[in-house]
Amino acid sequence: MAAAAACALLAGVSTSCTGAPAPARGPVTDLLGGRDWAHFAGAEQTRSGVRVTRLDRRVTRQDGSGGRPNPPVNLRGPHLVFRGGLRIEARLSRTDGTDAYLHLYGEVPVVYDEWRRERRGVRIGVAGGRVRFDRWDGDSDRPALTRSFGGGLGDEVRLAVEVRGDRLVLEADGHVVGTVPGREVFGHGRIWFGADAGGGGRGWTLGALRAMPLGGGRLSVRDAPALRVPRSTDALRDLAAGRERPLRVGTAVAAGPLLTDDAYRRTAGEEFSMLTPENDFKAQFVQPRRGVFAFAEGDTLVDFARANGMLVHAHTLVWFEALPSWMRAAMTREDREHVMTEHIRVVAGHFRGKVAEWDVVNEPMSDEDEDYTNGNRGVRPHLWFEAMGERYIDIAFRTAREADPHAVLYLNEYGVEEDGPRWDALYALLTRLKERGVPIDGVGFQNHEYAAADRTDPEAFRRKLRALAGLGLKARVSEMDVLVGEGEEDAQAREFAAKLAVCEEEPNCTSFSTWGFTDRYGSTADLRNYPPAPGNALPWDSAYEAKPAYRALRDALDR
Ligand code: 9MR
Repeated sequence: MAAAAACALLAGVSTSCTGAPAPARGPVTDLLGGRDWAHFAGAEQTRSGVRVTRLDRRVTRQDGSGGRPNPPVNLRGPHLVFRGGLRIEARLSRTDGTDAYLHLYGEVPVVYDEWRRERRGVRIGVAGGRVRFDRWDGDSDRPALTRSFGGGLGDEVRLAVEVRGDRLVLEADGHVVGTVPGREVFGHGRIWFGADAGGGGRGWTLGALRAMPLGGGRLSVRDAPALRVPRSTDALRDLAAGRERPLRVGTAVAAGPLLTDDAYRRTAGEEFSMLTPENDFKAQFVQPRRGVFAFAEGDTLVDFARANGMLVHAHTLVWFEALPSWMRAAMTREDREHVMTEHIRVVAGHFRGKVAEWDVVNEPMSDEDEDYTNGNRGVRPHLWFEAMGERYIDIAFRTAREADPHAVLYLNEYGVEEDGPRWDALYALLTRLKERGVPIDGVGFQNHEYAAADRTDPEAFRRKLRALAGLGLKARVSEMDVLVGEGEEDAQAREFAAKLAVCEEEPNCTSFSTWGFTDRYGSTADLRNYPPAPGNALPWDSAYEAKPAYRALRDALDR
């Protein structure tokens, strides 16, 4: 605090705030020219630099509450590897009062679940006329340190950050405005970049971004890894492709770990022939503000699939979760219908020809008993239903078919693998849809098993697939994971293998997908502590060791 105050007083003097003379600067590296800033949500490469659009991206919890900021990280762009001192300079141009922020990540955040796990990094920017600084230390999603410096900054500001030992020295327009403790925030000697816009405006432009070593330090720049991974001929996908009736084996994939975790990328590309975007196609990611679309992470998944000969099963167009808050806000029925169809048109239009299948409607069946007796016929009375009634499903499928005529269109649901009113209501709904000529092609059975009671009889599941065949519908296992108690890995393996066997045997079952593949990031992580403890629901453990479930899947495909 005292150091920061002293430095603030020194504003205008371009010497050091640490008391030591300014260290010698090494060669300058340009981080914009010739580097990839085009696969970065909200960013556009223009002649005057990288235009950063205000996205206001947030990740909400599954019930729609929360809303943690989720600023984009340029994982397909350059990152720095350095030793010793370092100086980073940026030019930020604002035209309409937008707050402009540059993020320097010492460790990339894990953007995987409804939580975004913020790790070590800083954010420096211009908010109003002041320099704003935040530092995250990796032990909480909230900044450990927040400061504002200086004042009276104009529309174009030159910011600089110097990493000097355990201090960070901050400059605006050539003047030191403050020093702050850096507390090992870049202790791994790496920096990834992100940019974000806040306040009321539409965006800003990053006109320059340069780095140079200080005081004899070392610096190099790395680009993102190649998306194509080496293939084996003996992976799950090969076994599945070699069957008399070839089958696709898929998994849910997230762009964050794909670009930052080599083992994750290798395993996804080597073992699977289909991928489902776990979160990156969901509404809160792709349309965070009304009419503002951001597809960078989704495009990365498509590029990865293409590079590795995988199909994309896209997920999802119409759901009641993972919505940006503006979509949940009160609106007229007509407006709501317009929002839904416009979202489908733009998103399915963007991915037309690039994805093989869509989950058009996700989880339409209700969890409440009363909805099975009160005239809702088991359909969940969420925002889309409230506006359009059951007809929202018809409209969604028809709009999706128009937007991407060649995609195979699915309805995706959980808890319908076994007999009971939920399945009966779904079957009745599907019958009505077919009678009304709705262009639905198939049904995904999620097969989440979070507790022993979720384990369902494979033969009951087989009957469901056959019932769908009777309606002329395809089926798939869409999101299987099996959470087990300690020592129950063999039981877990049996569950996976039994469902896969049914899918192989029933001719209308087109693919078998797990919901993630490594416990390192699985969606069953325990979020009660920070950082979340991994679950154990997937075929690879958190160190990428194959579990009995993996071997059981292989055996099932190799019979
Ligand atoms: O695994 C997903 C998790 O990371 C998200 O926070 C959550 C909300 O968007 O969705 C999870 O995926 C769900 C999928 O989209 C639909 N079926 C249930 C999945 C597991 O919860």
